Amino acid sequence: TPTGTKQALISLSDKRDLALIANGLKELGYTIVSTGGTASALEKAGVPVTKVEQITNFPEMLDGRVKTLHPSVHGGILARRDQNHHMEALNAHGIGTFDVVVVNLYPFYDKVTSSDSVSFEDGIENIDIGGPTMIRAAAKNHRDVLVVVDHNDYPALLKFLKGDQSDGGRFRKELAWKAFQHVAAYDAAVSEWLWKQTSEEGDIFPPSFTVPLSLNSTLRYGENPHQKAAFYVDKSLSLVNAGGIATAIQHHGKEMSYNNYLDADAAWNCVSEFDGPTCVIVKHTNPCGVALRENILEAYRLAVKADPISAFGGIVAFNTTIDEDLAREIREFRSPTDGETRMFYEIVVAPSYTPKGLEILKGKSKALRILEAKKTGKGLHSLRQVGGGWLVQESDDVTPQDISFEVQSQRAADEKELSDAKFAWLCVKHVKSNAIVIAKNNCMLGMGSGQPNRVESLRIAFKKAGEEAKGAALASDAFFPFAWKDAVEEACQNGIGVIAEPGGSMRDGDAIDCCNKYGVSLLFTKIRHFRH
Ligand code: 93A
Repeated sequence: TPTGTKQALISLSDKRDLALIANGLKELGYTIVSTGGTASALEKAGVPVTKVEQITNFPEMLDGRVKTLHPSVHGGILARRDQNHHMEALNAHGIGTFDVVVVNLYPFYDKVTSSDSVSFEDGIENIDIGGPTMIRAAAKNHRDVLVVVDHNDYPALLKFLKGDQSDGGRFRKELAWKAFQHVAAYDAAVSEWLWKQTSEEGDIFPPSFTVPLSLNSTLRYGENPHQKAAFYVDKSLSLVNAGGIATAIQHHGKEMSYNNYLDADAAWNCVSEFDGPTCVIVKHTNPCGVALRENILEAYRLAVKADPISAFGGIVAFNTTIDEDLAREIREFRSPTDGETRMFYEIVVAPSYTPKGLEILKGKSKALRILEAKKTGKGLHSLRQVGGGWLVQESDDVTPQDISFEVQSQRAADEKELSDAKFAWLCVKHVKSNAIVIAKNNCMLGMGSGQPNRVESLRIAFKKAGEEAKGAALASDAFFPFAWKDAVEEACQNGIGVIAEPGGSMRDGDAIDCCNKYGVSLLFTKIRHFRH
């Protein structure tokens, strides 16, 4: 191909909008050069095309592993147009320049995450080598080469080429960073998949911020209005089909805020853990009302009543379908504090809605965010930033079913107390440390969270539970190291029936003695549920 001819290189696995981009480029005077499959598709669509083979004078070989990996392709992309000796070299070898490169990659990610299990060989063959090489080359030479990896950018590309292009290189740079991001995410997916082939149960994948993150939305602001923020969906392999709040469908309401995501996540993860119809109300990431009942309407009312002041403006989560009756109850229920004001919520989240239920809920307010979510998977990793680094850990997946509650006191918990203790224990796992939960009859009566001093959390929980604390279960996310004796004594004096805590303190003996003195049963879980 003589230099001076405008050439576009198009090589696509995902052939969406192929005719659109090819015809558009053709109209602008470009010669289209394509790999085998793309060329066939273009011929079918009636668009004249030159095959890469005609340019390289080499057949596509090794079952397509080597198609475009050739100086006639990469010289044409990488040559600096402002360097005479570069252009002379192209001329000497009869290589034409490529000014536009449109490539998308073998669908590696879709293949290895598809529901029909893919063989290792198949995974390997779907690792694209030639495509990323063209993309990287074009992105490096973006001053002279426009690189497009996303069919959504085709119209913008054509518009740019038709216009005066006087944006100081801005559009070219945008395409280039997007191209490198695309390739980096692709390689991260390959790396994660290979890592998985040899990793042992419980191994933690090194956090990589080139995992296929996709920008879900720019948020209005972060935790506070002066903080900019965005929300990214993590598409790494371990999160495929993992469900969770990031993949929830929003049916109605104002756009989700940064704090909304945090709170909805907390509420959804908590409610999803209960067997049987349950309602959880969360405020500032802490459950302030939890109730399980055969009748979900009753569960909802009890969850509100646990702490109506905190519930106001909170996030309400259900693990059951929201039907007409429940939707009406959510819409109409009046605050138990004054019996008049209708309860107000930021978000309702549930696994499903009946059409009528959804319609009624939409009528509660324009702002109410209505989310439909899938249960968050287990065995995920949590990732948190500290200055200069990241902490990775497995998510806390332990539930009361996984542990045995060991009796330490002379008096063993009766069946009802044991069931209350298990319920309280599941609640306390979702409360920020230091966490204390008081519960009875599958209903949270009071909770204390986030206090730097466990006794303080305990006092707050008792204050909320009031008289109902008598005979109830108390769960503590960790043992009481020093103030244990005072705290346990206080709990016993307040009439608690059973205490569940991890045990393991040097002063466990004091706690046991104290419970024996008051006839309270004490259960050790041997599991701690810190939540920092
Ligand atoms: O097998 S490759 O790694 N080797 C190559 O030389 C090569 N050149 C383009 N993969 C290669 N491609 C990829 O082929 C592109 O990234 C694109 O996804 C696909 C298009 O192939 P076809 O046009 O034959 O459908």
